[in-house]
Amino acid sequence: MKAHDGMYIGGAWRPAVAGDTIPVVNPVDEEVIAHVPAGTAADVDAAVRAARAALPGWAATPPGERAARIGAIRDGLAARQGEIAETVTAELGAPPRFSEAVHAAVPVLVAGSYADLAATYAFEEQVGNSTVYAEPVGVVGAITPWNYPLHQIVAKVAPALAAGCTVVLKPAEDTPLTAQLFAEIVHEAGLPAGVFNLVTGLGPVAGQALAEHDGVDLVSFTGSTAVGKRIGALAGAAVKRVALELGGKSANVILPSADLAKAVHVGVANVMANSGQTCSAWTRMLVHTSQYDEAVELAGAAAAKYGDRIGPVVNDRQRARVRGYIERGVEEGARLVAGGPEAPREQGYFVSPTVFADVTPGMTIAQEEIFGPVVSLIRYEDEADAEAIANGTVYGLAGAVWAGDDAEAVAFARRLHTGQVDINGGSFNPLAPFGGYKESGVGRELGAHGLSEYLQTKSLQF
Ligand code: TXE
Repeated sequence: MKAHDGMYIGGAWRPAVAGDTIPVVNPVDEEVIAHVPAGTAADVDAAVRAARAALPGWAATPPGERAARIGAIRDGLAARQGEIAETVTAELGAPPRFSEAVHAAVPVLVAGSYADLAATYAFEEQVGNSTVYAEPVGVVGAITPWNYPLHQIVAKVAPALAAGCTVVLKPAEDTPLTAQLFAEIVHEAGLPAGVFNLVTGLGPVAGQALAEHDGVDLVSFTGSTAVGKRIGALAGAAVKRVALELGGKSANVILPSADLAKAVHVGVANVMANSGQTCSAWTRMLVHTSQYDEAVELAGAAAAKYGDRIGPVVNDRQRARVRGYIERGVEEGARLVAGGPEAPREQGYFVSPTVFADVTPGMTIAQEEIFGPVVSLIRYEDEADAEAIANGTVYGLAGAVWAGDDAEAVAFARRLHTGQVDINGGSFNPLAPFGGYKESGVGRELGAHGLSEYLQTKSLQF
């Protein structure tokens, strides 16, 4: 695959300061498809300097003009969707149809929403005898993961640009090619030099250098809880703004009045999508004891239908991790209904679509984020029990509630300690705030809430 051998800094591709590279591996056949430069603290420093130099000009650019540039990015994303889908498929292993329908399509919607919001947001308002201005926080360090490589980038960069911030992006080392493609699109959209910068590299090297840099005013991170906590601590010590989007262990609560077959079917599909590598995935299916056996049968059949149609997970470490969790589930007494730890193919980082029954709330597979195609069915006795189980993890990112009518589902959803809930299936809304309660994170992405993360307020009293 085509790859740039430099960093995108100050509006141009420049050689990295050191010569090390990172191999990019196709998870389907384990072939090395490209190499990208492994950025160091020196590259990060150059990128932050470029972003700082560009900040006054971009912050002073009228929102309508910023909106036009974000609109041009949106158009570039739309025009190059085919190439984006191919790149995501090559470096993440996602099936081509999923890459087209989700990985390449959703960023167009999100960028479009921020082109609109930049033009319409109330950056100035009158509150009694005060004028309140929403001003950009400054230079943003964006650190993104590999699971939705382009979406994670656009969900940070578009609102940051809309707010008038400048950005240094450090994408995941597994999926840097999508990030390079995004940098090309930004370049073609005609943003002033230095407004957006890209440094590829390893997390503990380039990521850490970005999170620690004095010239960064806000770190926006999506990834593991362990790294998120470290970044949060660094930001706290430096009194720096931080946004963290971390793991999840979402409950899919099926109330007795729901259409059981539909809820189970959609619930299994939700976890199998992207091979389970979705932070909001409904990995715990909560079913009333009277319907439990039927749900187990339906879920097993639904998973078996996937066969080997789902893609691999991203790398061998992730595959070992997911298989370790499946083995742990068996050891702790859960019952395998579909799938299991055995590799379904010799080549590639594949994991079988897996369904566990007889999962109890305290088991490791019911508490920790697996990030693979694994669904756990948990039995509940009554609504209070379902509520306690659903809320009984350290996470609080998302969830789902199914009932005979929306009002009943909404009443239950209001009792969940989580940032987003899909009612009777729900459907993606690029304007709906997304983010976590509890250890799932700090701050929100998407829509006006996502934009406000990149703003700070100043009030003038008259
Ligand atoms: O994440 P990391 P990994 C969860 C999921 C997964 C687990 C591990 O459970 O199994 O995390 O994935 C950068 N300073 N999620 O190891 O390491 C890294 O380079 C600064 C949930 O891939 O957190 C990458 O760009 N940055 C999740 C980004 O952090 C550092 C999505 C995420 O990688 C760093 C991904 C450091 N010290 C994984 N170390 C979600 N919330 O959607 C790493 N990075």
